[in-house]
Amino acid sequence: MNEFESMDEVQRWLFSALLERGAEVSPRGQTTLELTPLVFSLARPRNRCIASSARRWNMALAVGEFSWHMSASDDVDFVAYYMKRWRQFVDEPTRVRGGCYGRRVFGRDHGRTSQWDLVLRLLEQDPDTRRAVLCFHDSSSVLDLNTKDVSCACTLQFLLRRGRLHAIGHMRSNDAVWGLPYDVFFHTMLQELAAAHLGVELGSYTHMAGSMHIYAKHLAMAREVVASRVEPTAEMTPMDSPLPLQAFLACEHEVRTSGKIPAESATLSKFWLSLLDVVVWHRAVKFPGESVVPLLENSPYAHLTWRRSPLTTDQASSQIQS
Ligand code: 5HM
Repeated sequence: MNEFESMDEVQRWLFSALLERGAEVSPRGQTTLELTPLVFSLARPRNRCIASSARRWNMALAVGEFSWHMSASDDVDFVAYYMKRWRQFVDEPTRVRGGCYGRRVFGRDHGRTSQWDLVLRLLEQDPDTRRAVLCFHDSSSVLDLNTKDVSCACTLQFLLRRGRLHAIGHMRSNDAVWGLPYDVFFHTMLQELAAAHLGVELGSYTHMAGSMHIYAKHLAMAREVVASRVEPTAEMTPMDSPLPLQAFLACEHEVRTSGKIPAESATLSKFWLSLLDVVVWHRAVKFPGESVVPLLENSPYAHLTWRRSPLTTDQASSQIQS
């Protein structure tokens, strides 16, 4: 088993494996290097951020996509606010059809109980269950050759063993650069949220991809990451409580839509406030004229956002726009 302590370690190992052993294949006419299948484990799922400066991983996008999923949204404007590129992956101007995993898992359309609530209930009723599986896959989009808006994540399974909640994520297809880090961020946040709801310890996270690949346009960056020095890992602080989630989502909505920080932010625990600080940072680089100021003096993610060196606010802004 390929077992790692952090996503920085995973990235370095994966990029060198793809560069050394990846087979050339060009689905939809785009050249990639591919390993199939690919499996790895993350012993410490809170090490889900990537600190490597050669990579320039975007924490605001990870937190933004997490907020979008947790809001059970399929709204393009919401997610494109964090990354304009999202608009290139959809067929309809307003709605995401394939990659809206939160909508599928948290949606309560027509009074249905959400998949998430059912899975938590199952784990409470039978802690040894093997049935706690969230289904992200949407065959109607994946099997339609005319759509570019497809689901790539298939399932996330939880296994509660000896007091620790382990998770196994399965992707049919995974882009090692633009997909993997954000998919692992989302899956492990769900894992931590479920562990916090159940009041159990966080276990390991295992990621399985039918096709793990890197596009030709990312090869130079991958070589740079492999050649660069190892930077300190960026373990996130533990989720202190799952309860402020709804208040966090309300604050995220307010910052995203008006640039104002609502008074409700004062009710957030440290974990959720530090995520909101990332949302505020994104607002500040997107709209420099608004002079939004950081919420926290000592953010645990300062090295990934506000004081990220050597990226200046102007550079960060142009990166976000790209
Ligand atoms: O040909 P295919 O449908 O597999 O192309 C979709 C591309 O988006 C692949 O490179 C896939 O790995 C990437 N992707 C990803 O890695 C897409 C999504 C969207 O849901 C995702 N991770 N979450």
